[in-house]
Amino acid sequence: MAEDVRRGLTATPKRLQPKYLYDERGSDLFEQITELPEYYPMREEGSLLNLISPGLIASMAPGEIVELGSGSSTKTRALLDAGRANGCLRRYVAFDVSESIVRLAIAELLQRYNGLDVYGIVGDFHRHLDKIPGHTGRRLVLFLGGTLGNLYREERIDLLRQIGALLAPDDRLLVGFDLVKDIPLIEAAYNDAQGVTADFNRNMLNVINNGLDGDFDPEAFEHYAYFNTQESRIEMHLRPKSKQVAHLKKLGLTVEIEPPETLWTESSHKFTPDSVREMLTASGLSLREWYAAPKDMFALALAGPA
Ligand code: AVJ
Repeated sequence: MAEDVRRGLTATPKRLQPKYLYDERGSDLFEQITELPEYYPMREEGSLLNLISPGLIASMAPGEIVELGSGSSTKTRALLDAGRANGCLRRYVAFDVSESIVRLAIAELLQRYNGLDVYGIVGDFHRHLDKIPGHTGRRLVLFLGGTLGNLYREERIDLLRQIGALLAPDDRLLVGFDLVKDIPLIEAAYNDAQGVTADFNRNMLNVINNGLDGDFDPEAFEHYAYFNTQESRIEMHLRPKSKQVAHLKKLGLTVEIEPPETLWTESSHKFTPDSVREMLTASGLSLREWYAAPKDMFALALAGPA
């Protein structure tokens, strides 16, 4: 964290990585976001998964499901239910950065799915994919929630290549993508009326203060999120209401920021069928199936080794 934050806050524009949004309070706020009327991605992805799970399971009959960024594994139940009903599914591997979440999720799944072999792995998917156990039958890897959209193009391709290395020829990867659509609809999802997303954004300054003995005043910053059409992404920023001087004692760093400069805290990329196909190809994968929600609100791409 020390190195990330030093680099980000001495760069132009000033930026902080989105992973620092998620301490306990941040994860809680994110859960609240997923229930907001304006925030459509999770709901759309959940309905889409419910719709496609029986067919997907029937067509590939996976022996195991490996989920990256599994969180509470709630949406996954549609696939697990279908896999158990079909009789093919023997193992589920949950992989997440948060140990408490993985423990809770696997305890619940073990109760719910009698006889399913449930694994939990705590790790960072940029570094710990080698902790995933070897194959038991055909593998379906899941990367849901549009999390891939938080990464920049080079990082996305790098990660997709690493995931591709986990796949045998008949294995598949299912990835969730938020799609380019009516801009006001996208922007509303990141500017909710209740201000939960604003609190979620500002909470990053608490995380930085706690980690690096800092004195940022979160309330002195405004939430600012807009769709950057050129780059096809929502950018989330914190904009100081007046000149701010903060000290990060653990870094021996003083940060000065005044309007209109911002702290850039997150990018959430939005895709098209063409941009997904192109990215998969650049990663050594090929698109096998495209499942889109009504009105192209969200999509799931099923990919396999090229
Ligand atoms: C968890 C990365 C998918 O980009 O929509 C929600 C995070 N940020 N509201 C997203 C988020 C602001 C979310 N992802």
